[in-house]
Amino acid sequence: MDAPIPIGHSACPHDCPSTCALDVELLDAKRIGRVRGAKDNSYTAGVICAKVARYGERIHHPDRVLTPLRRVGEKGSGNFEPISWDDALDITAEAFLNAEDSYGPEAVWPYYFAGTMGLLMRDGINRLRHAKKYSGILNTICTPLAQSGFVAGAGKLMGPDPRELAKSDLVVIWGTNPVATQVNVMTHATRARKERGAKIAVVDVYRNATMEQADIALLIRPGSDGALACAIMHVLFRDGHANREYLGKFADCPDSFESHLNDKTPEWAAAITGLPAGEIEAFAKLIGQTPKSYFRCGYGFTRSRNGAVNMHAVTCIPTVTGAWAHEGGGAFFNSGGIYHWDKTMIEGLDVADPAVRNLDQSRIGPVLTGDAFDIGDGPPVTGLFIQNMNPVTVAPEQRKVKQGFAREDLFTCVHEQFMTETAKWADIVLPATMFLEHDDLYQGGGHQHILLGPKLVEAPGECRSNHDVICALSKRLGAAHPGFAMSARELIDWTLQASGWGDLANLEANKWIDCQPDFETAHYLNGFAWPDGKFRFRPDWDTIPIHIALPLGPVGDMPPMPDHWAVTEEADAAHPFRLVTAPARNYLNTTFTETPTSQKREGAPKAMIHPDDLATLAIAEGDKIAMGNGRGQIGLAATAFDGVRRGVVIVEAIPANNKFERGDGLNTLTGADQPAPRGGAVFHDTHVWIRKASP
Ligand SMILES: Nc1nc2c(c(=O)[nH]1)N[C@H]1C(S)=C(S)[C@@H](COP(=O)(O)OP(=O)(O)OC[C@H]3O[C@@H](n4cnc5c(=O)[nH]c(N)nc54)[C@H](O)[C@@H]3O)O[C@H]1N2
Ligand SMILES: Nc1nc2c(c(=O)[nH]1)N[C@H]1C(S)=C(S)[C@@H](COP(=O)(O)OP(=O)(O)OC[C@H]3O[C@@H](n4cnc5c(=O)[nH]c(N)nc54)[C@H](O)[C@@H]3O)O[C@H]1N2
Ligand code: SF4
Ligand SMILES: [Mo]
Repeated sequence: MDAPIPIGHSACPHDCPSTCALDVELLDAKRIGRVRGAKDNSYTAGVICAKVARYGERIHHPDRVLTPLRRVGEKGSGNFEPISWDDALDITAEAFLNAEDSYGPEAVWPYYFAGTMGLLMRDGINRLRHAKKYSGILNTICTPLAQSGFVAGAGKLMGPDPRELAKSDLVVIWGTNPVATQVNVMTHATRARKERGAKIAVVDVYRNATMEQADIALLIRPGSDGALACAIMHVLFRDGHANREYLGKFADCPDSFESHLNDKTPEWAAAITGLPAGEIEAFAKLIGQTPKSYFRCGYGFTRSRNGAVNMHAVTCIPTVTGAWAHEGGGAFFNSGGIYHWDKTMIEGLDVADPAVRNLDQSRIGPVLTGDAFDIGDGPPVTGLFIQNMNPVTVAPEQRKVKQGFAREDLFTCVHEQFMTETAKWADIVLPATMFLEHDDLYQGGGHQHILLGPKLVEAPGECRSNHDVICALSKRLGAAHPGFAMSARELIDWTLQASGWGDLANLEANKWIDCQPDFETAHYLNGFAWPDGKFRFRPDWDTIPIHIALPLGPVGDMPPMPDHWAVTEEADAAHPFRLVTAPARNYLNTTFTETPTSQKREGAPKAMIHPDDLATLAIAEGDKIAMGNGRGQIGLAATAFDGVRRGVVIVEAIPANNKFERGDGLNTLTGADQPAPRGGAVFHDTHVWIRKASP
């Protein structure tokens, strides 16, 4: 009999709320086999997505960057030659020192996001930034709209145990597509259906894979969730389903909120959402009759200019019914608020200088093209150091992003696993390890575990980890901090201990730590996380405690209580369609756009358009179309899809730019304006025109 294949334990590093606990087959010192979800982790429960199960395709991909590279052709040409690590680091350090000499340290911008969610490999770049007083980055591209909307009411980024979905009688999946984007939500939700006959409701703007599985499908127009939530609460108050005892104890202003909702009738919401009033009535009734209603809120419905208001409105619903008080009830978005990390050593917070400017990550196009809104009297960015992000594909206003990267006076170093479209614009490309090749520490967003991801296999070629590269650069740049002298394992150990989560040896022995707060705390039964303990129907948008340092947006215009806030980029005569760029199942942002199975399953990008709209436009199935607005235009194929309201079009994200005509990618069309109250990116809030492409 063959010996069993050894199994290594890890955590999925990708930017997905599921942060699955993984069991990895280790074929030898360098090669992995199948990846499976850990059965003994109570949230992962043995289930992971297909793209990570076949991780061998990605980690052993023939196109991985294996050596440092120097550009030899024109910027953006993609022509490079291999060079040594020493030369690559020397060239990079010299360019950043030159930038500093010419304009001061703020001319260098360390730019990163969550290509890896490892606390050390993702956030360690901030140690270099703080030690050198380089420009800071506001991480706006994903979460601030959702976070500020959730925290506006409850006061904290925390909610009922996500595993309690299985104890719910009505699971409301609102503006997330977990079948594609966080599969474990479905594990627990379908358990509730199987074991207790729970209903699963889905609120979305297209019939996605999750809505296909729903008992109740609420198909609405983009950006109209606030209206739907208000009408539901109107019915709850009207029909005696408001829990007045709970409201008296736990809410700030239930009476004025009730009057505020007087005219927010189902008919009013029907006109805004596109849902028939009868469907709204029936859904509201079901919520009113189901104390254990669990609102599992996603990011998707917050990626609009009114997204924070809409998230807040949805979290008000379980407050009106008192569902928060029940096991299997309440609202959940993310458990980021429970971890009390001390990241001093990882991020060099002890040497941070608050006077140094911060630049908005989502506005990298305007920043690099010198927009006065971002740069003001400050220096231009002439040095860019990028880890874990692919802004040339993922950031809005792509034309400006490319114009910026093309600047001859900009030096760009990209540390990457693949020759991404951003790496192609670099002057120096450095080869990066993957998660199984380095040590790191992870936290669940959609659950409540801290997990260890230790190094399990040797890296190919000359790949180095983010931490190693930052430490090597710090020497050449004269950046001082004790963290630069520590190994990855030492930093993990230090961080766990300083944060009160034991030490590395303990985590290594146990694989993860379940950090779920006790029932009373998680359900806010000791009060919501404000001084008076009351949920806020009337938020103070000026003072929401989220971890984004962005100066306030135009909060003055925000509605005082939940409402339909009509600030989205609405369709008009010149742009009759609303474009939503929801995540594709086989890609994870741009990760896996390089693996053969994902490429095959996704195929060429398609615009999913209602058949009646196609008929009006005289466009046939498979025709090439042009789609555009004031920011630019893209070319792709059209396909008929009746799972949207008329006037709404879906293109699943994020295909490589070169899958579109002329290489103008999807984010050519999306806007980079800063939404209230703290910025964010509005990827699902775009108006466009559509026409048949001329042959
Ligand atoms: N149109 C549209 N645009 C969107 C979105 C959308 O829905 N629609 N979604 C937005 C959202 S929510 C997000 S979060 C962003 C995500 O945008 P990105 O953060 O750019 O996307 P990812 O593909 O997750 O990761 C980027 C890169 O990180 C690299 N990477 C992974 N691990 C490591 C590592 O350890 N070291 C180094 N050096 N590199 C590593 C990967 O190879 C990958 O190329 O995109 C946004 N853009
Ligand atoms: N397969 C896969 N998994 C992923 C990702 C991926 O790209 N692909 N991305 C990862 C990242 S970075 C993140 S942040 C998470 C995001 O995870 P989600 O929260 O699931 O993703 P979103 O982009 O936020 O979009 C989710 C859903 O919101 C819907 N939506 C858009 N606008 C509206 C609206 O106005 N109202 C309502 N009700 N629904 C709306 C979209 O149609 C989509 O079905 O997923 C992660 N997981
Ligand atoms: S579901 Fe998300 S966290 Fe789990 S393996 Fe897939 S990408 Fe990773
Ligand atoms: Mo994200």
